[in-house]
Amino acid sequence: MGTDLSKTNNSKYITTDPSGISRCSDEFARKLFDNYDLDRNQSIDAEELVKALTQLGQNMDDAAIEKLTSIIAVVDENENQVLEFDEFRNFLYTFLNAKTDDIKSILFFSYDWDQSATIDQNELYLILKRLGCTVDKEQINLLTKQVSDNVDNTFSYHEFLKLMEKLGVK
Ligand SMILES: [Ca+2]
Ligand SMILES: [Ca+2]
Ligand SMILES: [Ca+2]
Repeated sequence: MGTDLSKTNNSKYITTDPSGISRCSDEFARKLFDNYDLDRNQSIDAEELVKALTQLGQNMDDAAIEKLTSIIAVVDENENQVLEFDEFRNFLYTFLNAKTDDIKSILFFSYDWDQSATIDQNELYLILKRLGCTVDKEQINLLTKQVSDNVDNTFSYHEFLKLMEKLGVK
């Protein structure tokens, strides 16, 4: 039954950079996924997810379960109530970094697909679409000019919060 992950040193696979952002290597995410996809249907359900996170050393108390549920609702792109590998990868990154149950924080990390800890214009477009705002490229450019100080036209978490406030997202 897959790799015996109980013998692996998890800290080797999860790195935290100086700004406090944690990342799990794709290789380890894949191992976790395969190991906990117990019925081998290439997807992980909530129950399998709780087991995987416990393995990762996360304390799965009531608050953590609530956070897990909120994140699944956002990362489950095809809305089939289970996570395929790409969704699982986003889930892990979001779970490790999002503040408990805060939807803006969850959106920020769930859509930061390249795990850069910034939201670029494409990622922003998808977030706004998710929130039901239809915006075009020009509007995204305008918002970026107004809110982002970054030379590469991306949004830091702080700028992202400013943007959400501007758009009236609670
Ligand atoms: Ca499964
Ligand atoms: Ca899914
Ligand atoms: Ca990004």
